[in-house]
Amino acid sequence: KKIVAALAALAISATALVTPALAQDKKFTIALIPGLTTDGFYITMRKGAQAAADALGVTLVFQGAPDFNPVTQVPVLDAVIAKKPDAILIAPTDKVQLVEPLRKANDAGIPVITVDTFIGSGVYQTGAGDADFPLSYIASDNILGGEIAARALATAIGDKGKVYVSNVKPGISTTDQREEGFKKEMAANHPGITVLETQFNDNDANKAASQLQAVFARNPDLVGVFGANLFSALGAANGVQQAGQTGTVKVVAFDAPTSIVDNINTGLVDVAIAQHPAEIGYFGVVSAYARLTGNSIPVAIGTGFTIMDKSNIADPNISKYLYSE
Ligand code: T6T
Repeated sequence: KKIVAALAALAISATALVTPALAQDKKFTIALIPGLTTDGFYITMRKGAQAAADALGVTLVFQGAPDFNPVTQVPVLDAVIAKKPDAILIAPTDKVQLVEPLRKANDAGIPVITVDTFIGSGVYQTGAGDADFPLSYIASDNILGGEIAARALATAIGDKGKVYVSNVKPGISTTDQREEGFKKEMAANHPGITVLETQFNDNDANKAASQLQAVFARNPDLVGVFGANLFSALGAANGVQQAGQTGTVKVVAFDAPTSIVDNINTGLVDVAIAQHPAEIGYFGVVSAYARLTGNSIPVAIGTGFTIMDKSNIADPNISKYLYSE
């Protein structure tokens, strides 16, 4: 009897000792699927995600396609789902085309959080629609970003003249919203500005550069362009330079690769709107971890912007938001 009691006591104390340690020792694997791998924006997001993963003892897997395209992103997603990570963070490359592929992850019991871009309307966990299953959306406020771009471009061109948006392709939540915010602000508050037809470049900077020159050839009175993401902006700026219009055709750039510093200093780019991708990655991992450890998480987390121009680009508190390479 004594031995049984002693064994039972031992078992209880062993459980008491072991259980909490086991819970802490559970090593989660979180996958981050970017829009594309070779983009300073997502490379910086990965760094932020890795910082959070290191702090929390999580394994971060970064797997993506070489271009921003659902056709190449979906097979990557399928491969990630097959490996059964504990959670998936993803920047969906299309609002509609990623819904069904992501539902497979959700149906397999893998929590899905979207970072940077969204699926459906981007309003999740409402019980409405067929794309509300992701747990959270962590991103910049892209409509606001477009409005900021419009105001910056309006100021640069003295509130009058012809401009256009250099954009990626329709169906991407972020760049669609930037264009929407830009046009809304122009229509509401800048009657002297004409917004010409948007040029879509498929995330190809070379295409954006030739489009700039073609638009300028058709409209020699063009005064400005808004590049709605990193490649659109770099390409449009190159186009302005190749057309010999530096300083005459003003450029407002979304995103902040390191090369933007030179472009700002030479006057090729007036303003760059830097997102905070490291924050997006960091809070993505923290949110997934919170969920995996039984905590509730916000359905949306908004990260900010840093506006860069000639007057502040040398300030380390500003330049720290330049993207990594
Ligand atoms: O602007 C970012 C990102 O927010 C967008 O969704 C896609 O383009 C970038 O990655 C920049 O290239």
